[in-house]
Amino acid sequence: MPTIAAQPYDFTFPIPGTALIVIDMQRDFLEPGGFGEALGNDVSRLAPAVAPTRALLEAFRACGLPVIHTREAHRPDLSDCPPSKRARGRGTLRIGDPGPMGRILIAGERGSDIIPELAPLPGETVIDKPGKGAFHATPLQEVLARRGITHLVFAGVTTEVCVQTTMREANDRGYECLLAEDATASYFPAFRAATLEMVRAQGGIVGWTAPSAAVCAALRA
Ligand code: C5J
Repeated sequence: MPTIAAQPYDFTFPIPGTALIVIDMQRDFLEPGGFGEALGNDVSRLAPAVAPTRALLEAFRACGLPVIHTREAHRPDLSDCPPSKRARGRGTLRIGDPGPMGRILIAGERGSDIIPELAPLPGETVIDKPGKGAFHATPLQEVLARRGITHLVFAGVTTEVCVQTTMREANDRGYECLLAEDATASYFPAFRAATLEMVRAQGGIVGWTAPSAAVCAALRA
């Protein structure tokens, strides 16, 4: 089992038994004209996470380890979107409204696609989720159980919203979780930094953090 230098202490993960979860690397969050920008954010802040996430994808694929992609995306009839979520914020565009990349945060629209650099390969699991956490109202737990997964490496956006929520859900379900520090980003750099601290505080109360290069090097070895 590889062991890597991580915080708050070394992280050991089994091969097989470890999966990569890439959270919401969608046009709606990373490109102008989507949900992220509609909420008033500078979407360019998320770009630094793309190359490290791609490196993780390549390393997991090369080892034949499972890769799971999530998308925050609602049904076209919005039946899975609580009115409170749709009403939130003061932006000009709300979930379901037509925008430059199709209807905002709706499954099947261009904006809900994963960005081309990180596009899922045929056979990789893609989970559409109506919430921030990827376990809520999705088959994620069954998918992981079927494949005997006990350890999860996380990448994606945004660090303090969907990544952290999913990592906490996974931690409560007994998974050993590591967040790849440079493969996650936030519209608010201070929130990203604070989330990394929160995850690994108190002896790893939610899990571990490490640079993506450490994970990739261990997989290559
Ligand atoms: C947000 C996400 N930030 N994927 N979603 O609304 O983090």
